[in-house]
Amino acid sequence: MEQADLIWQNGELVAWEDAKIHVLTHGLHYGTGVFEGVRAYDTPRGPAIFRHQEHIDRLFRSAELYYMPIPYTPQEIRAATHQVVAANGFRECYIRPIVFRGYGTMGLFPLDAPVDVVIAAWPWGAYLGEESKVKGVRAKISSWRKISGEGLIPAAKATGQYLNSILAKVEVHKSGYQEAILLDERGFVSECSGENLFIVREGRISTPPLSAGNLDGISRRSVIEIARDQGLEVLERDFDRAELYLADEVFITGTAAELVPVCEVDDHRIGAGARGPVTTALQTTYLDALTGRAASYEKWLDVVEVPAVTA
Ligand code: PPE
Repeated sequence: MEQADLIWQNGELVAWEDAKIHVLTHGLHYGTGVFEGVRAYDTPRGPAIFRHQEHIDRLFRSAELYYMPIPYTPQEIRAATHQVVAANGFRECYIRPIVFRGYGTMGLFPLDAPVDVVIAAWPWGAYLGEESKVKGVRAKISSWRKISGEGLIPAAKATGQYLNSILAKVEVHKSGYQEAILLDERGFVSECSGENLFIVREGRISTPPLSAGNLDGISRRSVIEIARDQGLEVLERDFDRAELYLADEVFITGTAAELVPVCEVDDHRIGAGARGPVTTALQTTYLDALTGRAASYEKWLDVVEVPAVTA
């Protein structure tokens, strides 16, 4: 990975190489952590964090669901994130806030372990490769089912839960595909290993409802709003794998990946096997929104105030 200079750790900026934790950190052993994936973009108004408040709100919701009191206010987290972006001199970057049970106790009862907070940022290019945004990715349905709300909490972005995504990703990667699609326990499409999923059929867009165990993605919400603003119909409804194969277009959304077309699912070519017209139109507007080039979506940007340099 690409490195940066400074990481915010429990209230202070430390050098990248000094941002360390103890090997007996609770979260390392039991997955007791919650996190966010956020991006800042180079906009005409300066570096700006996309839908920052929504990411902070989801972080606090995830923490609450796992009984983890965050020892900072949302305002402090926002200010700290601005500090990390500014102190590293980034115009654009990926931002990873993480809240986890730290060092001090072992065993499954976590409530006596300290809650640590880290905010890191680094340059991270196209998650699924630059080429994927144009050509699309080949996806495969994993044999692993998406974790259900009966055993874990799909609405929470928790570190331990990602073992489910990792099993799916490794499985399809070993078979030569770029991304994994997970079905929920009922057999309906849920989401990808790290992205939400949409299909387009006869000009109408569908995406699985949150009851299919997918993450309430912030990119998902943004793309739904953009599509509706463009007069497109967007339905949140369950659909099975055959509907994926029969779709005219399939695309996926996530902070890291942004908006990526899917050109093949389980060796079925989707539409013409290339980025389709609806995907292209949404991708263009979404990129404009991310980079502050769409006036109607400037409301989604949190411009980073770069502090005056003191001599
Ligand atoms: N589903 C999952 C399982 C998921 O991890 C993400 C984000 C999404 C949907 C899309 O959510 P949003 O970013 O709010 O639109 N995945 C993050 C982690 C990727 C990683 O490798 O780490 C991300 O995109 O930052």
